[in-house]
Amino acid sequence: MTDHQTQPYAGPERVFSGVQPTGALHLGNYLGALKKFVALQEDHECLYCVVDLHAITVNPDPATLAQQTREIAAAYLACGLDPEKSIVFAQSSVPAHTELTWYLNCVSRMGWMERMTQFKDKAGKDAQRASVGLFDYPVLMAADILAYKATHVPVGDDQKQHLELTRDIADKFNRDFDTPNFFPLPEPLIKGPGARIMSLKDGTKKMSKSDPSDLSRINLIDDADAIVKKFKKAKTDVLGDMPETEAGLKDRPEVDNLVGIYAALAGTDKQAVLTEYGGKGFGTFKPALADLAVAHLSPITTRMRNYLDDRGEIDRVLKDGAARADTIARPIMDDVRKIIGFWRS
Ligand code: AQP
Repeated sequence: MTDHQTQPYAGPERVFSGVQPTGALHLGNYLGALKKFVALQEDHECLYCVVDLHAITVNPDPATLAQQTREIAAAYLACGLDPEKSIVFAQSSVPAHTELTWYLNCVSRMGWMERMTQFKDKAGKDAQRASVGLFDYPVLMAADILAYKATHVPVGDDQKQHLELTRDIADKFNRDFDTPNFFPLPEPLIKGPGARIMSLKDGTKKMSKSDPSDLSRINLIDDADAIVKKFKKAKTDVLGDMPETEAGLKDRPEVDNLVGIYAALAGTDKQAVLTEYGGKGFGTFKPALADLAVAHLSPITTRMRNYLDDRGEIDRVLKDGAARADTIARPIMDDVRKIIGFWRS
């Protein structure tokens, strides 16, 4: 698939991203997404959504959904999102997401959707029993972004294919309706050492909220003891001490992951970490990594707990954010309906 848009998009730069309320946030979510969200709010118009419509594609739980939505909002604020600068809201409170999904469903092609690897991973062996919502998840994600004509999307590496699909959908809408440049072709913002944080138990699997082993991830709400314990128990290998160069990380996925986590937390690169720790044993490196993680995460954890004690404030932020997001999406959706040609009296 190729992008046919030849003229540069002339609209304003706008950032959109989201996180699913499907459980406690982990270090991968933080380094791959939230840390970037915070940096971008300084010089961009940003919308950060708690994507609760995505969360119901797998095992919806009415008893916990609202509270988990508040928890993600609390994590956003605790990581440093300023609700005066960024628009923080819940996806289900702005109708444009669901409406635009239907229109984009009619633009998207089955062949494109069937190539999505995350559906295959999440549906597992019995794809016939997966929800249609899970299959359609990438179109909802395209609608999330395009409902605001967002131009930049900070995400982890696992979302790269979905972002490519969003660009294809935007481009096809523009061509099908002969409205060049109506939708921007959004740019993924993925690069950086935190783009793909792997499980602490298996360096070939990404760190994930839904991994049944809690030892596989560092949660943002873990206390210092839990963080130290998890890094101590993190899998390494029997190939010797820490290598001195990046080439020495080849075929050592678990060590590569730990070095990447250190680099992302310290704001440096893997080679700098290896220059400091190369030739040293894991008995030296793991405690240093745990100390760094605790220093970084414990203020976030404390702020998060404080926010969670103030449910009224979180609800106020989400309500205000929904109204501001809706104000941006409404005129875009009016244009979309006109472009498609729906009857209006
Ligand atoms: N391991 C990771 N490394 C770097 N970035 C990651 N992200 C997720 N895992 C990693 C990024 O975090 C953002 C929010 O993700 P999400 O919770 O909406 O969905 P996900 O990608 O499906 O995350 P999980 O933890 O794997 O959740 P479950 O287990 O519920 O499916 C996204 O930008 C994502 O790239």
